[in-house]
Amino acid sequence: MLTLGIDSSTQGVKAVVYDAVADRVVASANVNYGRDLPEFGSPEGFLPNADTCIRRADPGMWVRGLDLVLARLKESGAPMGEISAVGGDAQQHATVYLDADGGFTRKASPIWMDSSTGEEVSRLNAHFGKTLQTRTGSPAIERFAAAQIMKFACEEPDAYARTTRIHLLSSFLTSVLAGEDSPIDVGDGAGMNLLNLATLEWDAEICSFVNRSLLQKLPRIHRPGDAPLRLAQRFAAYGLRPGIPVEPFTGDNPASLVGCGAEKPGCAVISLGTSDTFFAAMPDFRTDPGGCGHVFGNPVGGFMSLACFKNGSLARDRVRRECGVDWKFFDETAFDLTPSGNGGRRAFPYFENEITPCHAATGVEANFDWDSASPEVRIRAVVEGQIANMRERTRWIGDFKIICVTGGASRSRGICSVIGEMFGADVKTLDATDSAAIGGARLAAAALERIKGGAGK
Ligand code: XUL
Repeated sequence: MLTLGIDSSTQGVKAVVYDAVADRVVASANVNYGRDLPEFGSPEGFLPNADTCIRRADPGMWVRGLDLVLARLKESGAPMGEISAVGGDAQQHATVYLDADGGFTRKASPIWMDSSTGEEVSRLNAHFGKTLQTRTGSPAIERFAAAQIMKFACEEPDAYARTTRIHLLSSFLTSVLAGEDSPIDVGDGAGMNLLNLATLEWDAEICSFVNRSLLQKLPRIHRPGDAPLRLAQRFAAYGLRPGIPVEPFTGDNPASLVGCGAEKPGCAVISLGTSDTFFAAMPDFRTDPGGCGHVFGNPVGGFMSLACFKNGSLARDRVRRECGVDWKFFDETAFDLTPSGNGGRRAFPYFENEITPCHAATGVEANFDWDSASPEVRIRAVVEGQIANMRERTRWIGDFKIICVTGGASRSRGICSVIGEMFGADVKTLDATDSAAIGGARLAAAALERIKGGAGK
């Protein structure tokens, strides 16, 4: 049985054709927004802005990317006609605003890296206090939909009034694939500060505080096991069969949980991508006493915990370029040349406003003379700084004997060995770096099984 998994991430979109029985990717294609869609002026997947708080992207780029990746998959000779279901994921928290004709009312969608909503966060916290975290799994957070929608409604009231539907990127892409309005999946929906995790319904009181008319602009909610949608006719152009099930997309982190096989409690996952994230399935609902971490829905049922570190791969790449070395040096040689612990030298890269802990963009903060240190010392200092911070900030999630490391930087022997030492855990790396796309494909396969078993339509 072949299913398609589509991963719409910050910097690009990837599609994999997955054989669920053999647990194998049989074909894949990629689009990088900067390289392949230069007309959107977003070299790193968002519109450059000197204000590091503002991180937005043209939502049209995401639709164009989806079409291009399917065209490339078809061109590569992938068995498009044999695909039996579609699933996927998107970067979390990005919101898409539509009018009654499906046009974009907000031309630049805020993405997960945006932190321009400090004022709205203060208002939400002042009104709801601790209950926001106990109800939605997170305290008020800048990048989450509640604060972002509040800001839009206040700054562009006419455009907000014309908006009839507010989607997450995940449910928006599912809507494009199905040619009809998609629900929001509980995994990604929990990253909005709007979903009540006790009832898995929109929290009417929070929604109406954000805006009186918000509730009617939100899609319905997709819970684990609900019936999927169906693929629209227009995707026949890529050799896909119209009418096959489309499982509503989830967030990239919930999808990776499934793609790594960590949807059942036992191991934690570290995903090293544009953002670094640490997450695990959560049998009992618990929130972060430190206020930085989140609780999301687990797409197969129950919950997952997550801590997100914004200065991930882009920060490592910047340090690598500043050091004038290649990836082999960054990933391996630097760690062969330096002792574990780096003689106490540590550095924290704050090129973007950091999420965990909340910290303004100040550049590299080091406890030694950064500029005169050798590349290998700087590299180990940054990696050990990042992982030590991650260890501290995820203690509330628990201790794990096994940590599954995924995402592009999981190829780094050096980073994996630092993770193993600092967490005191066995580190497993996946052969494929596409755990999110595979997670989407697995969720599509599960939807198909449910249909065959008589559940869902
Ligand atoms: C999670 C988060 C990021 C994005 C990256 O809360 O903001 O990990 O999902 O795509």
